[in-house]
Amino acid sequence: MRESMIYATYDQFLKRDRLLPKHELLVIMPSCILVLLIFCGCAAAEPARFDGHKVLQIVPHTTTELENVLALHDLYNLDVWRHPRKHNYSMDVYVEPEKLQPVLTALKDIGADVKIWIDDLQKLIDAERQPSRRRTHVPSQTQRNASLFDHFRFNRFADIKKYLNDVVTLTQSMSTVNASLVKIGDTYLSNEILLLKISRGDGRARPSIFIDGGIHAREWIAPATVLYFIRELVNGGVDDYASQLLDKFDWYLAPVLNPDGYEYSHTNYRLWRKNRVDNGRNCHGTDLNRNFGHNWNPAIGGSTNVCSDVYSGKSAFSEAESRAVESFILNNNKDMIAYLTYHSYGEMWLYPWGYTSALPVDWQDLDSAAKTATSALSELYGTQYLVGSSTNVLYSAAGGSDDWAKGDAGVKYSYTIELRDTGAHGFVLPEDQIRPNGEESWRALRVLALSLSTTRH
Ligand code: 0X9
Ligand code: ZN
Ligand code: ZN
Repeated sequence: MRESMIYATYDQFLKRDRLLPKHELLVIMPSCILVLLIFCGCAAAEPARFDGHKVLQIVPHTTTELENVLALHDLYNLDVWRHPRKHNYSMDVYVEPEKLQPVLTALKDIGADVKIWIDDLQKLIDAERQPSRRRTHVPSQTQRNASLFDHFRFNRFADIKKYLNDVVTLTQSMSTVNASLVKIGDTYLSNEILLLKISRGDGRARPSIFIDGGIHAREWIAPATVLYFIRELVNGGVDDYASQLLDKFDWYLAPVLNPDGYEYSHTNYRLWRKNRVDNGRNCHGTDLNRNFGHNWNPAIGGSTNVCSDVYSGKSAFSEAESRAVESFILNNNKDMIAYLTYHSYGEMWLYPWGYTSALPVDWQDLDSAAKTATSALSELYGTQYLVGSSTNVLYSAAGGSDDWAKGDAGVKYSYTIELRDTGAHGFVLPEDQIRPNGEESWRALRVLALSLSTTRH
């Protein structure tokens, strides 16, 4: 009774996110179109603002309280930034201002502890970009173009594309490393899905490692991290570590798998997660990490609601981005030893499965390799990653790229890596963390790759 009253009061707001019966839609339509016209008029000029918007940290004490909080989350279609884990029910939840009062009241009734975790999201977004820094060294002629790219900012897709092309040019004059750019697909909005292959270029095929970033639009640290890896690997001519890695493996790196969503999160809505396909009903986007085809099932951690942030898509591989990964990997998986997909946030190194709490038969191999990597990672700045299967440490969600890479493409070491932080900034990680995050992640990758190159499979 009480719940339905709250729901009715906020119906106006929830219509944006939820499916409504037809008669309600008819009532809402005219005002919707008006709002849409106004919104679209300014959206092109200014991204949405989040002044005073809050992220709550909610701590239910018991499983009952947890269930009640999760029910609340469904009711209000709340955006859970960090999910509760086994034995630690604490979670971060973004609450739009319109929903704040009723959500706080309901949480009080439930009895869960609530803290205002982020008080003003816009302030964080404003602080995300650091003031421009002065360039300290003058790059050599051959490095000039590639060096003009600033790895320590959150770059726009056009600049990233230019950088990838410059890396190809740069390596043409290097004898020890070769880079080539492959378009593995085109998005709904006609952006290119690009993959850089980095290898020794001596004509010898090596086992390969596939790395992607940016499946989720708002997780900006992920593309930045993969770009950092590219920067380091291209040093393979001069740097010892990178050199070892190029001796052992061919590298496939796709830093921005979801360019449509990535750009939208820059231009319109910082917290966008999905791609940007038009679903009708004024709703856009499929969650690409619910769209892969190994035991695809919207009922497990996804949704059939086209407006949901975790909409699984019409069917497995309905999306250009997931299909691009599928076909590239199936054509190149002969000796592919690892699939690494970078996300944020939470500082976790996750392995399959996401669709079930059961573990892969060889889970101990994945577990120990991940622990080797994360313990090397922690040596640098003390960042402690949690290692485990995604269902067991996080939550179950079917349709993830990691499950597919292992289950269908047969890539043994398949991981989802949730980068920094653990919630202080969440998705809105400041640019000054790109470097330390990149350094520690590179260290983990190096140690992982070297350990895989010495184990027998
Ligand atoms: O829910 C996800 O897609 C990932 N977390 S995120 O906060 N970056 O959205 C975790 C995916 C773990 N893997 C699977 N569930 N298969
Ligand atoms: Zn399968
Ligand atoms: Zn993600």
